Parts: sequence; C-alpha cells; structure tokens
Amino acid sequence: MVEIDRIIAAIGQAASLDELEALRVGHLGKSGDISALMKQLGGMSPEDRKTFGPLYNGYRRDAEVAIAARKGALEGAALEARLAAERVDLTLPAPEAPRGTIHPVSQVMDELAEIFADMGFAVASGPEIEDGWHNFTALNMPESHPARAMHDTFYFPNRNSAGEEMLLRTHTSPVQIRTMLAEGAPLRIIAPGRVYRSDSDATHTPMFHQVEGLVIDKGIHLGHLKWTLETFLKAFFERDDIVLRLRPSYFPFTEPSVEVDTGYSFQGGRRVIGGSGDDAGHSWMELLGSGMVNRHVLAAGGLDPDEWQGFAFGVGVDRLAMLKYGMNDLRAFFDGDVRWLQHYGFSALDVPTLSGGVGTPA
Ligand code: 2NM
Repeated sequence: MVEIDRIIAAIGQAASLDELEALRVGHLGKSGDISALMKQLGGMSPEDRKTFGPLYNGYRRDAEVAIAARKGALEGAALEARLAAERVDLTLPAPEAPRGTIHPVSQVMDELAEIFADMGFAVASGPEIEDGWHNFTALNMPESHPARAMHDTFYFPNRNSAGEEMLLRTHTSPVQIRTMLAEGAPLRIIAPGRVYRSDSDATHTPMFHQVEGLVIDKGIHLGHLKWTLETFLKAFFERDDIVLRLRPSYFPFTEPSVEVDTGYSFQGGRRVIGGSGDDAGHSWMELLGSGMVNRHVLAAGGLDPDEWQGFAFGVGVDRLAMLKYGMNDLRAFFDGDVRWLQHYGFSALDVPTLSGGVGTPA
C-alpha cells in the first residue's frame, strides 16, 4: 500500500539533493513503489482501471511536483549559502604579474598587420588544409609542373568529393586566390599564417610561418612593389637606412619575378639589417621573393589580366623574427620551453602600434 501523504511529506523534508534523489528513485524509479502500482494497471479489469488509473497517475504527478518543488528550494538555498560565503575583497593588492608571454611569431604577425594596415592592407586568412587546385593549379603550377614536386608537400591519403588531391598548404598563396575569387579587384591584402613542408633541420621546420602580400589595381608596376617593400622594412626594422637590391628570379606565380636582398652587417656577432650590401663591412642577404602576378594567376582568381595588374611578395615570419630579435635556432621557436618564452616573449600589454613603436622587447 502506498501512503501518498507520507511520501509527499518526506519529499518536503529532504535535507539534501542526494536525499531527494534517493526518494525519487525509491518511488518513481524503475523498481519504485509508485512505478509498481502503475505496472499493475495493465492487468486490471477495465472497471478497476477506470478507478485506479486516475488515482495512481495522481500519485505519480503529486510526487513529481513535490520533487521539483523541493529541488528548486534546495538549489536556491545552496546558491544563497554560496553567495553569503563568497566575498571579493577589492582592496586586496593586485596578484603577481601574469607569467605568460606573447610568442615572437605572434608579436611579429601583429607588427606586420599594424604596418600594412597603415598602407591600406587588410589581413586575409584561409584554410590550412587545402586542395591541389587552390595550392598549385590556380598558381600556375599544373599537375605536371616540377615545382609541385619540389614543394615537399604533405598529402592526405584521400581526394575530396571534387576529385582534388588534399594537402597541407605549402604557402599562403591559396588565400590570395580565394580572396580574389570572393572579393574581386582592386585588392590590398596580407595573408599571414602557418604553412607546411616536409623539411627539417636547424633552419627548416615542417611547419613554419609565412606572410604574403598582394596588391591588385590598374596600372600597378614594379615601382609600387619596391616602394611598398622598402616602406614595410623601414617600419619593421625601425631604421631609415634600409637598402634593397632586386635580382631577377623565377616563381611560377609571378612574371617577372624578383628576389629581394637587403644590405646588412655583423654587429656583436649577429646580423643587423641596414646599409647597402656594397658598403664596407656589409653584404647582401636574400630576404623576400616577389614579382608581378602572372596573368594566368589573375585569370584563375577570376580577374581580367588585361584590365588588372598586381604585385605579390612572400617572406618567412619566423626568419623576420630571428633577424629582428636575434634568435639563432629556428627549432626553439616550436619547443614550448618556458625559459625561451620568458627570454624572447613579449608582454600582452605591449601592443604594437605605429605611434608607440612596433616591437620593443618586453
Ligand atoms: C612569393 C614570391 C613571389 C605570391 C604570389 C601570390 C599570388 F597568389 F598572388 F599570386 N601570392 N604570393 C608570391 C610571389 C610569393 O613567396 C616567396
């Protein structure tokens, strides 16, 4: 026999959520006494069921309502108790300074975004898992192109639904293709990000960071490219005596292509950018690749090459960081050693701005 009034009273006096849950299981759980009554209904005569059905369903509903009410009351009381116990003393001294630092790669990427924003460039991004069309074909590297093999690409075992081979992007250029297709021209973007090549020694890691830039407009020529790179490097290295040397080169995606060298000298055992490479005590160092965007690439980006011209460039972010901040081993960038991060990291509060200076070590 179920005494519903006693059950309801016990629920109303449950002292904790655990105790309440035990009561719920005991009455409404699979082998609970109210559940047992419900099961009896199936074997009853129609007349009995008419009498006991509403009665037992009433028991169940009353128990459920009582449990919900008690649960709300217990939870409310627990919250009240916590609010009464917890205190924030706003007069306490500030905690010890945060230990985390901004990684030099993040710092340099922030600096690049700031410098190029000042010249009207937006930051574009795209997927690190790419298809062969965006990473190669659209960049004037068809399936047979030797550069496709030269890139030491990480391929996925399966092709996508369009039959394209899938890979980890070997450069950020597919972002430029995607941006041309999505936004059209004119365009001024930089695409910073992770890129992947199967390569590993003191100066190469299988993942590294690149920033590429793309300008598309009418009447763009190599002079615009040289001015842009000179202005960028002066702002980045924070000195006016940056001298560039443009050498003819070859990239599938640009025509003509130029390799950009900067003058540097050794000071205190490390390379310092500045001066002409032909000055006494100076040499030239290869720093960037660039050129006028090949008309096949513009066409792949959905643009009419007879109407629009563009220049593009690419440079390693990790290498820029090493040159500016004096690290000598690229591999340490990705070891996650907190001592290295303490030494080379930046304060999160030291945001690069053109007015305040881009990149003063913490
Ligand atoms: C480089 C060197 C030369 C480049 C080309 C393009 C695109 F997609 F617009 F055609 N983006 N980046 C480029 C050109 C990159 O890296 C060494």
